[in-house]
Amino acid sequence: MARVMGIVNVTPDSFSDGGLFLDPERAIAHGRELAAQGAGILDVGGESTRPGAAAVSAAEELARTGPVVEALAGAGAAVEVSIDTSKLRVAQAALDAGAVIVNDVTALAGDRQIAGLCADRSARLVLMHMQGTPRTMQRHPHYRDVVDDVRAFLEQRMDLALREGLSEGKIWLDPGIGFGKTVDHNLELLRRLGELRAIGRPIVIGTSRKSFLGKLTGRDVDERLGGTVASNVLALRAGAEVFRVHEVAEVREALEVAEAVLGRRDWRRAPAPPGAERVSR
Ligand code: HH2
Repeated sequence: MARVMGIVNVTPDSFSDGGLFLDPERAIAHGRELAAQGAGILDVGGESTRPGAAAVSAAEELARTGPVVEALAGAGAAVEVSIDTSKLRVAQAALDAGAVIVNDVTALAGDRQIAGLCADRSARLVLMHMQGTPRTMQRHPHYRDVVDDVRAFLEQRMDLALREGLSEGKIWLDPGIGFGKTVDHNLELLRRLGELRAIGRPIVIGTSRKSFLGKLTGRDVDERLGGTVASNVLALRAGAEVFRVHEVAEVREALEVAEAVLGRRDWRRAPAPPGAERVSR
């Protein structure tokens, strides 16, 4: 069953919503809204990874994400909270506050102890592929075969996580759309996602509003919903299970329809959406 991961960026400089939710109260309200729209997971991040983004200290990242994770993961929360970080201290504080997933876009290159931390806390860990660093990654992305290379990288980082004591069942994998990739690399990865699913772990996919969609459609960053929906639906068909997006309601709806068409969901069992008419036309 597809799971939607709603993006809560507590940053001044994220590529599409930088500055909108830097105020913790706004970020918390936004997270609650995404949960109401059907996000099963909220991914809270305090450092932008857009190409060329400036690095942020652990103290600053903690100050940004701490109150937001605490509020969204607190008692009675109906969603799971994920912390988008590669810093051990930030991950630790988020798990203390009730987060259950660490989303590490450096796949343990930032700090391999994150794997041991996840093991100790029974938390899940997302290992994402990136070529280079956010500062350099879009300069000259180069692969022998992008899918084979990403697969080999993810298998190797998964081995490292296992050696650090994390059990395989706690690991999710992500090809890192837009992280050191040309448009063609992104398209090839989306087309051949099944080869990554064959590793045997759930695949997380993040295409939301990314620049390759702009290059394909000529649309600005806040006009990429159509491209976001299309790429997520096709990623679902190709084997992705977790969809990291800004626009939860629209992607959730598209995935529900796509799952029914693909015969992966019995639509009769689904709850009627708010305001749905009983008579079908
Ligand atoms: N993409 C971004 C950030 N974190 N994590 C995973 N697992 N997969 C992704 O594709 C991914 C990610 C970049 O998107 P966004 O958070 O919207 O922007 P920024 O990094 O500028 O805050």
